Amino acid sequence: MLTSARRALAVVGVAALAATTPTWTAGPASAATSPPAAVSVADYYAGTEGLTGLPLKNKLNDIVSTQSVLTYDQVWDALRRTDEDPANPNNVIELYTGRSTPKTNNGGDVDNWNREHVWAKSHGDFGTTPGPGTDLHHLRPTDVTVNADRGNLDFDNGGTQNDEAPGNYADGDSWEPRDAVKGDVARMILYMAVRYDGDDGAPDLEVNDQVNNGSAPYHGRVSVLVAWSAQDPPDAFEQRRNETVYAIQGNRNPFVDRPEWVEAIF
Ligand SMILES: [Ca+2]
Ligand SMILES: [Ca+2]
Ligand SMILES: [Ca+2]
Ligand SMILES: [Ca+2]
Repeated sequence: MLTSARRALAVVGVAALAATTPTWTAGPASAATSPPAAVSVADYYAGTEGLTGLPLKNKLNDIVSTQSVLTYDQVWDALRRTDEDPANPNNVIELYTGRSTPKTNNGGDVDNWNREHVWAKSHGDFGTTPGPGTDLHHLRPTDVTVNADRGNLDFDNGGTQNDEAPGNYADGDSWEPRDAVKGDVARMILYMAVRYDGDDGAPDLEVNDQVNNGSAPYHGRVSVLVAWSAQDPPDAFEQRRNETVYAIQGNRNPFVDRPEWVEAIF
């Protein structure tokens, strides 16, 4: 167990992943609830004691940058595990609608689910090549047309309620997710800002307090995201998701494990 967990924590290239049998499948959820047990959460964050602000952010970048990188095609099966409906192992839960939909209902048609990049992939223009475009910590199943409605909008409060996804609002420059996932969205965005600092061939993603960030590698608004994280702390679904992503790609979202670090850094 110790050995396999250490192996899972090694950086694995895409070619190596493709050449070996994946340790994750779309099978029963038992593996999804059994994280690599050899490294405790406390040990995972060794070296962060007493740090705040930029030193903490930089230390967390060091820690979470050790991970396996998936291909975009592998993301489909991974999301079937990470976002499985706890009440129905045949389904996933869509992020914005909250609907439970069959795992096999993925695709590009109306009312299929597809792969939403919560950090809009145009913000930094990283696309869907392995890297930030395939990082499970911010990829979520969403209804196809709701995903299109969100587009590449920054996050902020306000707007008109979405017809298909009650509790979600949008105007010309921002999207407000439903209350139950406001904190989830915040912690996903803040993870991306910590994880990607211009290394590994990816842009340096950062948060700012603006909307209309367009293709710049920024996402806003950070003051709203910090408030959303406090308003909607991690629940069992989000914590289980973090463990499952850890089992698959070998790194954790620090803000799900230690939500107090949101205000310590941002
Ligand atoms: Ca739809
Ligand atoms: Ca707005
Ligand atoms: Ca939540
Ligand atoms: Ca960054």
